[in-house]
Amino acid sequence: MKIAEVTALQIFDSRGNPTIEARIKLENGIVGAGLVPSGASTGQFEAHELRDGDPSRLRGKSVFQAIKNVETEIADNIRGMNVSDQAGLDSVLIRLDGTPNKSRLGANAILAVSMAAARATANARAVPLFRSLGEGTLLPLPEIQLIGGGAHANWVIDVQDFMMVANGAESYEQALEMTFEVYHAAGEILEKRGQRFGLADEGGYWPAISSNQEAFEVCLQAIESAGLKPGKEVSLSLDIAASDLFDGERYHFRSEKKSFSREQFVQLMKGWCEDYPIISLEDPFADTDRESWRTLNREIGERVQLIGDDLFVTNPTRIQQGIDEALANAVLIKLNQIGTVTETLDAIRLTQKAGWRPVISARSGETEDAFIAHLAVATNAGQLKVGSFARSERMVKWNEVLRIARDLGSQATFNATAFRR
Ligand code: 2PG
Ligand code: MG
Repeated sequence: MKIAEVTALQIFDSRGNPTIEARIKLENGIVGAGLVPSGASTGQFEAHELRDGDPSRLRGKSVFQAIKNVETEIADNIRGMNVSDQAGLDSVLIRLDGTPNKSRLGANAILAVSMAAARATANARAVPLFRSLGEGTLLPLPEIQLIGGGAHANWVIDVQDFMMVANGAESYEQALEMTFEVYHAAGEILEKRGQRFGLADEGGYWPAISSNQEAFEVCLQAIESAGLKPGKEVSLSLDIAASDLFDGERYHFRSEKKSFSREQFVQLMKGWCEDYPIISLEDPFADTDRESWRTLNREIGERVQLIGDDLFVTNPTRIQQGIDEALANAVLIKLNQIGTVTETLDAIRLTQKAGWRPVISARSGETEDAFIAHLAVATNAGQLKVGSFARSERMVKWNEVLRIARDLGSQATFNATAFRR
């Protein structure tokens, strides 16, 4: 399983922005590819996405230098290596880059190669990726966006994601059926209210509304009009993406022209969790506001999943600090926040070892690669967040889990009971 060739290509993501596809060809002719996604509400502590920054070409977003790095330095250093030694290969990539945030070669260049290696390994073993990545059999509970806001919908509302979780589902398939009903009901409700503007970056509705309150109303009505019980069968999950709302002292809701002290924002988050059937809150506070995280986790962490996204950026060191300080109880896992498959697997293991929950996540700029569907099952992560129930870069992930479920047959497990109240 020796690496013979490493190549890369500039492709375009779901927002039409340039990104990287790397290909590894083995000496036996077998090929594996890795396609890298890209965020919009990125955390300041994420690994570095290398873009050319030349305003005269693709608005500065082209990735030709990163591609050159793959085809020269990276290729020269991993040619001849055993592709199935993922940890060994990733440590060569990390050492070669030499910076703490992969800014020299680019985390996008490094991750594309790391993912391509995992794919080539699975292809060489002639097994689906999830079987090659781990031993898991647990199908994930989907977190699915109904309404998009924040940086994904030009700040029409301030909360980035209003999502549903079919916590009453008995199977992955049933969770998708419930999602189908609620997603379409939400569209019809917005239509009737004259508030269906379009789709946001992740396929959820881009609403013509101006308050978070109205978004709650639409979601709850959608669940009910789908004939499902809010809180019992379908609950809500929010990604506040609060790093984007914080100025270092206060939190701002631009669309509602309101601002909150840190203490007031803690109370607001707590109040929402009391008033609405919310079972999960992601990034309720900025990545620097550790005190608010600690307070909310102490007060409601027993009953609400509190996920750190920008706070942890899939970085094992930051996750360990969060565990030590009891800041949250779950970690959002995004491959490109850290930049290699091995470090991502480490982040998931560390999270699970602490008794916290990992939530495997897509980015707002996605590709047709369904890698994360395999990652979620391989690691028994238990949850997957891919955006909404529309657009092929999202559906390719949900559909891949259906294929994995078919492949696993009676071995497949699913368990939403931990999310029932
Ligand atoms: C997030 C992600 C995905 P982005 O904040 O969780 O929803 O958004 O990829 O823009 O960081
Ligand atoms: Mg987030």
